[in-house]
Amino acid sequence: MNQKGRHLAQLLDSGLGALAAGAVMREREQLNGAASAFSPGSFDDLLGDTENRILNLAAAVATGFPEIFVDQVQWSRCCLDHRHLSDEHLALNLICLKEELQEALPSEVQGPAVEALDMALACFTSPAPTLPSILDCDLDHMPRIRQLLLAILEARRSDAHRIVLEAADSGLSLSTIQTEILCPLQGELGVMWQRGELGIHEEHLASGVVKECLTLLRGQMRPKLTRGKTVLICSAKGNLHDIGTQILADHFEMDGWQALRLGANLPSNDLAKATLDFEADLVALSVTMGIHLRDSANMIERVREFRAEEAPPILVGGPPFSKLPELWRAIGADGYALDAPSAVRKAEELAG
Ligand code: B12
Repeated sequence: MNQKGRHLAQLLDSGLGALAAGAVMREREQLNGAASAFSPGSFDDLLGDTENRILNLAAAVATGFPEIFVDQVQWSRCCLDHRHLSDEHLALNLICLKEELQEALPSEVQGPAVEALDMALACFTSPAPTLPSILDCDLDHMPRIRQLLLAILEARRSDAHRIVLEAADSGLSLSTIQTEILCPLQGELGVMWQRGELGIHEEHLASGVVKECLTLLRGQMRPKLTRGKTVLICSAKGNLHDIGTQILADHFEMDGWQALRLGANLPSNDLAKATLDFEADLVALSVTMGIHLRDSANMIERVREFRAEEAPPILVGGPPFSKLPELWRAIGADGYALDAPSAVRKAEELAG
């Protein structure tokens, strides 16, 4: 990550609470004390949302990719749009945040943060992005995706298990079921949640059944002969999403790797130590959201410090990289792959 951007991100971190409170006070003054429509719950919600926005801004300036911040603002606009709420309070929040940063941060360092805010504000001249349902797409296995989604949403666990096992019996490969049925299905759960159509409890229930399906499918796995290579797979510090790592581990195992899953939200020191303890040939690090990027960069740096020239190559992946294909370089990784099948191919290149 570039030094100037990193320094600015640190300033945003250290002033997080005060900067957010300052922006929110400005916003309240402009609204004459009325609650913001964006966070109708309470002052605390608005403060929390503003802090989260600053953390995304910090990720954007540290990596040098303002698109990360813009993407997050567009995500918020989309959420508002689906709830039939205006985004004008969100725009006001950004304007107030910009004023607060311009006043609170040294003028010689604030540039990239102000530019990212301006880029995000420029989006408000266009309608909020639409959030297409995967069910409207022309995917290969659409009938099965629909059938499975319905079973899962209706909490018919056994039916969901049966549908997945039948797909395997019909000759679909494990990789196809995982990446072309279960992954889009998880994406659709995200779309429904983002639109406000699915509660968190329903998403938890559904993701739990998807995990069960993945476990059942493991019973059908026919791994290649062992390669004698070990990959450590984990989700970045702060990242609680780990279904992708399960799919990744299965793909590596099918390709003859020993795949060790170290779980979600892994601290940097533990990852560094694990590379030594397990004599890892490769690390595969999963990053789901922009706010996980700085911790991911720290994890990579820590492994390199700890292992010096013996550090294994580090492969990264997850949604932020697929939108910005050069982003992996900014956090110091050795490579990036879009999905589990291409991860295995890239691993061969890096550590085969
Ligand atoms: C299930 C889920 C959760 C669960 C996760 C449970 C679990 N055990 O994993 C829980 C409830 C914990 C959760 C929490 C949150 N979530 Co969530 N979640 C999801 C959901 C619906 C599915 C995730 C999933 O399983 N995807 C399927 C996997 C297989 O996909 P994947 O991880 O992308 O992996 C594939 C590739 O990216 C790639 N890949 C992934 N990792 C790696 C690594 C390497 C090395 C390589 C090469 C490739 C690779 O290969 C994989 C398979 O081919 C997504 C929607 C979506 N579109 O994914 C939202 C989603 C990711 N969540 C979202 C949000 C906002 C959150 C929360 C902030 C919500 C909140 N307010 O609390 C928190 C953040 C928690 C945190 N600190 O991480 C947003 C993120 C939007 C954004 N850009 O900011 C999404 C996109 C939903 C949405 N549409 O708005 N979530």
